[in-house]
Amino acid sequence: MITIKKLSNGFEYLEILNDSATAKIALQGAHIFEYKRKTQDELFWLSEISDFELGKAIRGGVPICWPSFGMNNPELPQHGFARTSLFECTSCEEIDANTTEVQLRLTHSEESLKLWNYKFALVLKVTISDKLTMELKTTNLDEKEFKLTQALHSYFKLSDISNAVVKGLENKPCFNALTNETNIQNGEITFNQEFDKVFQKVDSELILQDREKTISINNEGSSSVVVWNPWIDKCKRMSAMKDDAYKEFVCIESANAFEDFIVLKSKQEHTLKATISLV
Ligand code: TA6
Repeated sequence: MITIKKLSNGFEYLEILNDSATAKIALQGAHIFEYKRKTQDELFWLSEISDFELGKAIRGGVPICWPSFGMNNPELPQHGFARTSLFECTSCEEIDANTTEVQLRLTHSEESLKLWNYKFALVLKVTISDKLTMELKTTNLDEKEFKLTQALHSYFKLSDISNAVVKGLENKPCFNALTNETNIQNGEITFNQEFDKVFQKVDSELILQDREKTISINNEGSSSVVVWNPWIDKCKRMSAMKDDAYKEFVCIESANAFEDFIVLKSKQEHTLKATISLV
């Protein structure tokens, strides 16, 4: 079943229910803010004090950072403008009792052209089943080429940050955004302080191990991954986040960031795909 819901302030989202899972996707930002397999807990963390308001990005779930990751393009707002733009739902299909496919689309507008002077189509295809698949396709509809950086900025819900282990990034080159140094990741990742690194040359499955669950992340069309936790001090400074919220999540972002940027010539397209499952 697919239902369009509207909050009293006009904020709209899709609610998807099938025999395998449930999901909620806001039209603003094509932002998945809930995904839950029938017998399991929420996959994504969602801030209990997040805004659901047009013009403000939801804190949690999977914000889409596009057409710029972070400040990769300093002329654009942090993480671009897609996460606060209104997408249109162009298709909703119940493929079978266990699988629902939804597509949301954003194209250039007078407003976007003022920020970023390119014509484009950005489509997020979400497949909700016993796993979650997100395919973010960018098409260059302009005559001139453009450069793109992006991320599916997934906030994974944890029992506690002290239980989290990220596997699959060992020996990968990484840029530490806190020290501006590039080095090689030594071993699996655990967390006991602020962490903000962009890994490159990532070509295989990632595993997030929590106390009672194991999450598998497979990325295609991407060779960079961002891992982030704000820890105590930054968490206090973050918008729409309670002071101790850093304990409840880690972000593992499927990306095309920094040197893994994409250049699209006129009519070319690129798809960043992430498949997330509980194993
Ligand atoms: O992807 C990591 C990061 O760029 C961090 O540096 C951190 O600030 C985070 O994203 C959240 O950014 P936001 O703009 O959503 O507050």
